[in-house]
This record gives sequence, structure tokens and C-alpha cells, in this order.
Amino acid sequence: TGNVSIDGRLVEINDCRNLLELIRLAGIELPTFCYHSELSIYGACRMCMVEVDGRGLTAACSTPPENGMVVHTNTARTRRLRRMIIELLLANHERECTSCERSGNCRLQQLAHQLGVTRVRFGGRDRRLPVDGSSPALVKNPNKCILCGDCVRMCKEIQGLGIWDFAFRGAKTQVTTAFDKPLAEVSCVNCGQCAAVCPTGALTVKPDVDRVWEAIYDPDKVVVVQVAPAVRVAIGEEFGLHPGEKATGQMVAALRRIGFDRVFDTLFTADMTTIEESLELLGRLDNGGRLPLFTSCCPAWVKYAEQFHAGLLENLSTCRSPQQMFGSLIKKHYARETGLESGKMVCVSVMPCTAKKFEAIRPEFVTAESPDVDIVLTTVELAKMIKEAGIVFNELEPQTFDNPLGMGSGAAVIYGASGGVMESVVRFVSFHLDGAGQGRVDFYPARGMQGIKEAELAIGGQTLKLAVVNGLGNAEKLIRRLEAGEIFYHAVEIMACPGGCLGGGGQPVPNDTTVRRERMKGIYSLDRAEQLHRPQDNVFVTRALERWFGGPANRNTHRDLHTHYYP
Ligand code: HC1
Ligand code: SF4
Repeated sequence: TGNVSIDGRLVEINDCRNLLELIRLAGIELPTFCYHSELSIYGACRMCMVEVDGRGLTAACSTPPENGMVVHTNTARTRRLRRMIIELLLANHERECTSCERSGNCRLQQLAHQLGVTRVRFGGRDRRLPVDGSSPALVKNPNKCILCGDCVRMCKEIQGLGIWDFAFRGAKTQVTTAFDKPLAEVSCVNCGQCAAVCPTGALTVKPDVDRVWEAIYDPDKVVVVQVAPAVRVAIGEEFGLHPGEKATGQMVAALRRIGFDRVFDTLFTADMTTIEESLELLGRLDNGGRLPLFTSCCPAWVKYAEQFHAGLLENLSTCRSPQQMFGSLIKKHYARETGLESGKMVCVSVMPCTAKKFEAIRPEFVTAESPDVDIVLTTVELAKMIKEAGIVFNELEPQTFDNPLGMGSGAAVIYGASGGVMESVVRFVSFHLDGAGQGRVDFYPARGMQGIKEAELAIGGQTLKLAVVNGLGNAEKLIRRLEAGEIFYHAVEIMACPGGCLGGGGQPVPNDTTVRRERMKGIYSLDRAEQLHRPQDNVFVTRALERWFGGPANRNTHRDLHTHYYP
């Protein structure tokens, strides 16, 4: 407690952990590259240097506020220092800014502009390091790295993986993989959280926009698109809307303007997933199958389990993710029913996720060299297409998805938030076990941003123990306790990204805790606004299951909607 004087104004310390937080709370946007409230403090970039009376220049991020401190954020010295840092970073940075993926939202570019750096007095880089484009999800360009270490800490501290680390010394220091191996050859799970915190174009999402334009311009192709739940509460951020503000209608209109032939909704197959997965859980409860049942719609979690917990693979739900169920439906059943040749169909999906690019090319989802989902775009990539086409997003008349594959319940919308899959399953099974009319809808214990949530559900004369996890570091903690026999659950939802898919690596930046919270609110308000709240009430889905598979959870759905895993 106490007060700190910041540029002559007294500010109460409250629970601020460091001077930087306090200064920002006081309304001063002190610039930083390496500070993220959810990561440890690294203090490497030195951009947040302030002058403290009696102490001189001090890094605000690593200084706890003390009562009576007198802080100056904008002195001749701090200004000179910040500009010098930017100039030095720029001198060592590949400056192809106009053609960079991050042009327009690069932090280095923004700060150079904001601090009025208009020339660089020092010589350029003397060597160009190779760009690593081996991964299906991410591209690493070390020539644009400013060594802030954000990716290193994100991968280690939140995801518990440690794919990135500093290597070499002095001027040769780089952030890279173990033994500098191509990203595709290490244990990276493609979650893209490193790219989400990278302030520059050093780690970016693998671009697939051109492939989509090509398909759209090809008169022989029918281009079908599906959109994931979490996209609709985030894409507006690229057009000046608030995080969490619903933009579904404009997004659908924009997709039609771009030229997609059918605009469908991943919510349709999210409902289908809930039905199949709930019946799988009920089956395991009945016949003593493997428990806990783990969800399997997050491809980063699936890859993580395959790499590090092969013993748990039998616990994973065999359901394909909604994205992949969709691809299978389109290429096999929708194509047949509408008389379209599946070879002529191009199935595109728009996801908040970079790992979905990897999921789509997994061999089990490729039939005769043609992937069920041909191209995966991220939310940001779709926004780029909209901008490229000159579409004025905010002025679009809202439109609705095409049917029949454009219909989803509120239980499908909430898939986009951590806890949503579990809540949807609860909505299905509680209705199923407790009988018509008694089913519960809102299941608050599953909601919220916490890394591990636990809940109990008393239904049908038994109590189900449930857990919801986001962040793979948290998943690892829970699995260790499970394996040690310290805890038991019937079902566990695991999503790799903080907050769930709404915090995916393909979402607009900033993609921090504040923004994620707002998107989460947006998701639940969309659920409230839906007419249907339970997957089993979505008659488009139950009818499709009847028509195409002879009902849910049978040999036919297992052939087209389920999968298996590889240790
Ligand atoms: Fe997700 Fe899913 S919720 S995995 O987070 O199960 O990406 O949004 O589309 O497939 O529905 C992502 C989101 C998404 C799938 C669904
Ligand atoms: Fe992708 Fe969602 Fe998993 Fe993140 S949590 S990796 S966005 S599926």
C-alpha cells in the first residue's frame, strides 16, 4: 500500500506488482517488447526504463512500487534511451517492412513510429539467416527477431513445452529449436501461442490466403467454407470493433462477397461432436470403458498426448474435431446428396487456430490424396482477404449462414471458450439421464479463464467428476496427479490455448488476458441469444445423423466421424 508519484501525480499502489503496471494504470502507455502480465518478468528489452529519484534509470517492469517513490517516465534521458534501443533493434533487423506479414501491426514498427525514429544511424545486418517454413502452421524468420524472449517464455511457462530457446552467444544470439532443427521435426504442437506474443514478423502464421483466392477464381471449383465458433467474436477487432463484439452477420456477408459458394457453420458439427462424444462417455460409464474420457477436438492437445502420453491415448475421445467432421460430411455426404463431384469441391475452414492447419493434413483425414478440409485460414487471414477485396466490413448488411449445414445451437457456440465442450456434454447427458424437461442448461463451474476448473454433476443417481483445463502446462500438472492416483475424473476437457480457442494462435493481436476475457463474455452472450441451447435440439443435426448414418454412435458414424491416434 501507499503512493507513488508518477510524473508529479500521486498514484495509489493497490495490488500492482511492479512499477510498469502502476504507470500503465495511471494512463501512461510505457512501451515494452518483453512484458506480458501472464509471463515471468524478463527485463530484456529495457524499453520501460524510467527515472526514479535517488535510484536513477530503472526498468519499471522489474521494480516493485514502494511508498514515496518519485518516478519520471518521460525525461530527456529516458527518451534518448528508448530511441537508441529502437535504432539498435532496427539496425539489426531485416527491414522489408512493406512486404512483411506483420506490416501494420508490428510492435517494432509501431514504436519506431510512435517514438519518432525516422532514421537509423548504424550499419545493417551482415548476414541473412535461413527462414524456416517447414511447419504447416508457423514460419520462423530469425532475421526479424529482436530477442525479447516472449516466445521462449510462452512456450515454456504456459505450454510447458520449451520448443524455443536462446542459442549461440553475443551478436550471434538467436532464438531457435533444440539443435536448430526445422520446426516440423521437433515436438511443437502448432498452437501458435509463440506467434501470438511475437511483437514482430519473426514468428508468423503460415499463410494460405493465396490458395483460397486461386480456388475461388477457378470456375470449375465449388468452394465451401465453414467458420469456427471463436472467429465471430474476434474478427471484428481487425475492423475496429471491441473484442467480444459479435460480427457473425457481417462475416457471413463478407464471405459471400469474397466469392465462397456455400457459407456454412462449424457449429453444425460441434453439435454433432457433442452428441457423438456424449454417447461415447455414456457408453464408457455403462460398460466400464477407459476413464477419464479426454476431449480430442484440440489438435495441439492431441499431438501433445501422442508425443508425451501415449499411455493415455485410449482415453481420448475417438470423435474427430468439428472441423474434421465437417470436412468428412462435405466431401462424402453433402457432395453425394447435392450431385457435386467431391473432386470439384474445395473445403475451406476459418479457425482461430494455427494447429488446425496441421490437423487438416493429418493422413487419417486425407482420402485419395485429397484432404477432407483442403485449406485452413486463421481469423486474421480471413480479415486480410476482406481487406484485400476492399470490402467495408462495418457497413455490410448482416446475413445468415446457408443451410442445412449452417445451423448450430448455443451449446456449439460455447465450444469456442474453455469449458464449452464440457458444458455442451453436460447439456446433453443431463437431459439424457434425467429425462425430458429436466435437463440443465447453464453449467457455470465449467466457465471462466482459470487454468484448471473442477466440477461435480449429480445426475441419474450418480455423481460425475469433471475437469476443464486450458494451457498445456496445466494439462501436464493434471495428468501427473491423475497418474499418481491423487485425483479421479470421469471426463476432462483439454484445450491448449489460454481461455480456449478464443485465445487461439490465429486470432487478432493483442491476444492477451484482457482481450480474451471480453471474447469469452461475447461467446456466452451469443449462447444466450440463440434459440436452441442443447445439441440434441438441433434438428438439422439429428436429421443429418439419421439420413447419412442411420442415427448417432454406430458403425457408420465411426467410419466417417471418428478417428484413432498414433503414439
Ligand atoms: Fe475450436 Fe472446435 S472449438 S477446436 O477451439 O471443437 O479452432 O473456435 O472450431 O474443430 O467447433 C478451434 C474454435 C473449433 C473444432 C469447434
Ligand atoms: Fe487450436 Fe483451440 Fe487448441 Fe488453441 S485451444 S490449439 S485454438 S484447437
